[in-house]
Amino acid sequence: MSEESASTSGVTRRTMLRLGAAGGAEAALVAAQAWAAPLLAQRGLLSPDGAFAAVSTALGDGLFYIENYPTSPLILSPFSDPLRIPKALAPVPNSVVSAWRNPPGPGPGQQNSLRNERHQVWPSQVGYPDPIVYKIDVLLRTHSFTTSQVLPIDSGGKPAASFDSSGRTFAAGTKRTLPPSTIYAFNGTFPGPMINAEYGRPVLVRFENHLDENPLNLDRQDFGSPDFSFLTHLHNGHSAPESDGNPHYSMVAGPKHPGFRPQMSVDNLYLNRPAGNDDREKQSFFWFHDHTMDHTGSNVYKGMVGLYPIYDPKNGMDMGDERQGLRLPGVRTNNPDGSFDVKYDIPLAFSDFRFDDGVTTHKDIHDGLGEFPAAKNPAKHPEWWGKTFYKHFPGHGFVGDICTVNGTAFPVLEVKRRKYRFRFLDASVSRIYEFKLMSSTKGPKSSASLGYGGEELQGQYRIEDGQQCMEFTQIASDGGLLPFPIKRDSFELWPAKRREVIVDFTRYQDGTPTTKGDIIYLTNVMKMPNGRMWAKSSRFSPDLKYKVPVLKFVIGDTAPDDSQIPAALRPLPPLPGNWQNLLDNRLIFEVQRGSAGGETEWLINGKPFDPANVLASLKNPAGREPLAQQRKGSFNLWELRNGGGGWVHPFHLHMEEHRTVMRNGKDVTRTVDPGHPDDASKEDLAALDPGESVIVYRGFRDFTGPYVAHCHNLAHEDHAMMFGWEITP
Ligand SMILES: [Cu+2]
Repeated sequence: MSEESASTSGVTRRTMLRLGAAGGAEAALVAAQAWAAPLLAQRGLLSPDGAFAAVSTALGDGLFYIENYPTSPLILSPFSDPLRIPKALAPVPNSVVSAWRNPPGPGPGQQNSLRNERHQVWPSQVGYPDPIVYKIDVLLRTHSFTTSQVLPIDSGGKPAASFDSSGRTFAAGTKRTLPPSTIYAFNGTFPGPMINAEYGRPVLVRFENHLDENPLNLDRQDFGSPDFSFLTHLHNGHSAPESDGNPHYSMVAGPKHPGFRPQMSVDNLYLNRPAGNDDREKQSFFWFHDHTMDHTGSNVYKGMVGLYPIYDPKNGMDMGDERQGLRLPGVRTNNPDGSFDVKYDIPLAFSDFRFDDGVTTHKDIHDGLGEFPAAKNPAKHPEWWGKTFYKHFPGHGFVGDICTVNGTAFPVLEVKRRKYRFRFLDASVSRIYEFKLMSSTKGPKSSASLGYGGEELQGQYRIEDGQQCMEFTQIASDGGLLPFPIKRDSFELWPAKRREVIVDFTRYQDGTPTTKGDIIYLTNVMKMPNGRMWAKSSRFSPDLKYKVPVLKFVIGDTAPDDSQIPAALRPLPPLPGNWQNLLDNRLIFEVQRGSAGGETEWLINGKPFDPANVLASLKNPAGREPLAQQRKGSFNLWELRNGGGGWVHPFHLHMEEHRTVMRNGKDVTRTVDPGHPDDASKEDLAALDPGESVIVYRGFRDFTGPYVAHCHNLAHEDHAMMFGWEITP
């Protein structure tokens, strides 16, 4: 099924975006489904000729009430399922790869199944060995988030009726088992595989699309890219455009489509070589996720998430062996298949979900485009009770009311009495977290039993008597190891960001030793009722009662520990002494809520994403408006502005990490803004509080071609808050 045939109105989502931006009244009228137009008219937002007359700020606010989300059923036995600790994916043996009909290689046509592309840089061109080959199939499968019984509840926290796929209704108060949810997933699991990579050893992953195959006869529901295309981006990877999985590339080369369609495959080549071959540019934790144009949020939410820690074997510095180099926590086992696993070094991927209550109407502006005609939306879907719910009207973003870690709601992990390394990843669509390590005498109580209702039910459980009992020692951010470890009482985790910490489970922060059986909760203290921004956090009017436990640690036996917390980690690459001289000619990008109409609510420099072209900067102090083009080998300053007062944007720049040099007009290279301590590190994502601006210094080395930069609130990204830029020879 192509995107075109998926559209009963004959207006594709992209067409609607474009026409909306141009004020195309007729297209907007055709596209606005019956449910939307009367509502808009009632609220005075639709002009007589059918165009969305109001500015889209008003449109979004006016339609806020249709962002009507279900209340997930209450998980009755939290912290009984174990945390899933992924094992390293096994490479494909050379004997198998060489027998493939189209084996990977450096020649023309050898990069994808369309045979219209080649790898820009094969490892041998930089003196590297041939890549280790992995195969990842994109599959339609199911996933269960909990084995606990659940109690269906309504938005007031009271018991509610529930349903099953055969149309039966269960009376309020009936405990149920949550049915498995349909997922689109790498090798069929959520989260997908983990590839343990190393600098100096390139990796090639053949991603093959099997999303058209439905061997289990699953109901696909009404989200996920409608033509089943995918596009995999290794987030933080320095990849050539054809391996970067970004829609600026995919729309002008390769598939010339929002993604790769069913039965297509693409070889993404990850050189695992630091930017500019500079050891100080090395990173430590990537993840790969879908990046299909317009459907990234729904595909990621539907399961397309994988993990990619990257180790540094040079001088044994960070190779997963706590007896060598920096001696960070980790005990390495080399597997016979060529992969390796590292004990006490655990990724923690956070995703928030909502499960259908069977009574909430599915409404989405795209329903008017016939993206999911079988769903017959707007409609209620009792047959989908208990399965993941996702609708993406571009108003605010999407937040779930249940937090999962590595695919499980409320997991428990028994830890040894020793130090651990945890690699945190926010894989959520819009949610920002703030984590603390807490103890609680009374233990978790359901928010419903505490008398909460509505948005206050988000997170399902609270430890209202929770007290911070341990600190984190942060060792890495998005851009890899920090120059020095930082002790943190709490830290924020924005969408797509990574933070790595060491936790010492032998003692509490007051020095008291832990004892076997002690319980510590990883707790989210940021209240974020919608995708706009937080309502309460430590930085802004904390809600001392909002302490949502998301992962339970139980202290176990003492175990040997050869790890150390080193005084210094990895030095930052130097800034040029005269970086201020670059300020006048900087490139300036302002993200904003738009007034372009249609569904184009999110703009950059006044424009929605144009996948075929690069964006121009706003006028800079030198009086120029340069295109977002950089010469290979160059460095520059880019300014990122949040043009809005009531929104936050996690703004992600593909390719090299940046270093923030100014925030809100102040030099932060010597004194860091206390609200943004990670400005002292390398990052690939700029955290923009309302009205903030940052100026970042970044390099453009190693490859040429089309890339993107975009908001990583995936609901914003999917509604055009993205721009194309390129590296020229
Ligand atoms: Cu945003």
